[in-house]
Amino acid sequence: MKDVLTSKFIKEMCLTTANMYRLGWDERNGGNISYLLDEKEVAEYLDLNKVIREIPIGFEAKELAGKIFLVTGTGKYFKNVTDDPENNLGIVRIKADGKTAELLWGYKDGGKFTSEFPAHMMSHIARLKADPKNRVVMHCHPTYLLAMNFVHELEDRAFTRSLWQMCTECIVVFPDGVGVLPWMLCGTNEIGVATASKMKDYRVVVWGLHGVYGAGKDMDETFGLIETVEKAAQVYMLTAHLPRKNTITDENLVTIANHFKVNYRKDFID
Ligand code: 2HA
Ligand code: ZN
Repeated sequence: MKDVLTSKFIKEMCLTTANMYRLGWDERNGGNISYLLDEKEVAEYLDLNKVIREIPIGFEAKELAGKIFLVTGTGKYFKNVTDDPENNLGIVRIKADGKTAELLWGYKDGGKFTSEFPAHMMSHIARLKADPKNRVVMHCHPTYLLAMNFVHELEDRAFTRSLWQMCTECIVVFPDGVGVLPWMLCGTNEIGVATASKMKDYRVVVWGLHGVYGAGKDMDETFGLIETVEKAAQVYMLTAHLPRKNTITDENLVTIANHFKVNYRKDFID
């Protein structure tokens, strides 16, 4: 059996958490990632019959029974993942009852998965229905996007339009727009249900006055999605207080969306 620390999925997780920390999106224990793994690939590194311990999930995720996820640990800092993956990350398999996770590797100091596990698993369920290739759910606190939350209306259409108008390629990267939730208590099943409900239509969900959720088929795509939203929010915050001389028009948005043949939210265009 090969050493799991040499696997592509652990390396990707280390690289991504390090990048997110470097960009200031994940202060202290902020942020969490869950990554749906391929069972055959995991079997090259771990004995799938060897369960270290069982961890209650706190809700029922029957749709994900048998699926294996690499997940960041609760209370852990993204800053530290690369130096100590086995303490800061865990690989868990959802048991047939949907209520228990079987730990196959990691959380070495007795820890467990992120407190946002419900939002992650419920989002995976919603995104897998929309796109069977979806594998990654990512949460973080990007600075400019968070700042924008304090000065912009928290509503799907208005928020999406403001972001689309900030960078020409935004509508190509997230043609489905962004969903926006009001401030809610984090770490609960309720915010998980609300996030998953938005995830039926959107791959980006803003948690009002808190941060963002992104979903995608791999780590690069999901990271790139959040990176693009954050870039647009940065331009918004750098210009919102200044007189606007030029703008990307709705006609411009439609032109670029048609050129790149993306299925954009038609009802978000005036
Ligand atoms: O896990 O970001 O939303 C830390 C958080 C909670
Ligand atoms: Zn958070």
